[in-house]
Amino acid sequence: MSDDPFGPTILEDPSDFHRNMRERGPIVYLSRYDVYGMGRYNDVHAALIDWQSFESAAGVGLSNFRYEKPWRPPSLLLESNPPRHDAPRGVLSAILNVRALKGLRDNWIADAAALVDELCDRREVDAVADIARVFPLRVFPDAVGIGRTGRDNLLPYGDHLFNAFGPSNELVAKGAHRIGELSAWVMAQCERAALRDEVIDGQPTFGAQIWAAADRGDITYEQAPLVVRSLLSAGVDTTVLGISAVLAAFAHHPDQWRAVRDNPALARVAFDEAVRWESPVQTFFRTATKDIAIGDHVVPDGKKILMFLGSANRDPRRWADPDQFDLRRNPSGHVGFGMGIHQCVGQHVARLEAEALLVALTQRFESIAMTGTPRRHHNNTLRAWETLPITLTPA
Ligand code: OVM
Repeated sequence: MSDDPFGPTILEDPSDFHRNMRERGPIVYLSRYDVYGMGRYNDVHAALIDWQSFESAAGVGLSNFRYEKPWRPPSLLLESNPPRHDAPRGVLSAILNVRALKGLRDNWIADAAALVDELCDRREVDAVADIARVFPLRVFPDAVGIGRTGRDNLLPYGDHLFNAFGPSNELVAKGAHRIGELSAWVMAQCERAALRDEVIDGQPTFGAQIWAAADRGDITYEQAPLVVRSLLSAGVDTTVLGISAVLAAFAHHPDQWRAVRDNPALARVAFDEAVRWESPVQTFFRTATKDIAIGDHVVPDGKKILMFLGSANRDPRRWADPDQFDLRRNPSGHVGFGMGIHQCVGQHVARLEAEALLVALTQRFESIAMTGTPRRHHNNTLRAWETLPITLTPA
């Protein structure tokens, strides 16, 4: 196929391209970039699990680290293979597992309630600017333990980082002039002295816990700042867009809002269904570690294969009525958080943020309705909203 999956037409609405790709077979050749693409659920799932054949250490963007110098030091988690991947991964999963987050829960529920109270006397709001960008930025940087100044750098850093996984098109060019400054700020936040180490909500900050893991020898002191960097890289734009997606989903499906109001226990499944439905992280590449026969193709050793997570999550071979946001379905098994050894290590943090916010919203608002024209924000990796004008009707 000659289409440009990173061009504005497909970024605006990838659904036709995804369908064409899935119908052509398990794998397609994308001539524009000399890479392969996978769009069917079963094949994407199988490739993500097979990290030995489809590696991450050559980078999960278009740039192939076997031949090109990465634009920043590679992530110890995302852009590495076992055995190097395992110690950083083990440290972060212990810090971010469900039990370890228990201490944050009550505080985040109170923070969400306070934010929602502020919305009560403003019926018309932008679900992106007034809710989805606000809540993660109120709770997550505090949980990591970074200082108060410069937090407005986090979203532009993430936007550029996720663009940089794609080709060096206009989206990358528009962020290039600021990235030196943004990267320097992010790296400065990862130093031990920059991270608060007092106990908050019964636990040290994520950042302090990462440095404590270096004290124990679980990771090295050289690795600690890069593990903190992963939190600041992967933990902000993604959750903003996951929350945007679930709010957009409810604005499009009023019956589903009634269902979650009747049963707030559905808030958690709603978030995962929204991650399936929207796939905020649309794509990541893998690199073939040997010649791999798939369908009518042999993918040569060293070639990049683009995993279309968003296409897999709407593959009708796997999902009944895939374009419907439906709380009666079980979305587990979606690949919106990836799958296998690299599956999102922060997913429990994301779910807790979304749940706290949704429960607060269900308690105060009878309906969420789209009132203006929503507008997409284009990014080479992320499916994003620039604005989602909604009307909130108090209960
Ligand atoms: C990281 C990283 C950066 C971006 C995304 C991501 C979705 C991880 O630096 O480890 O996972």
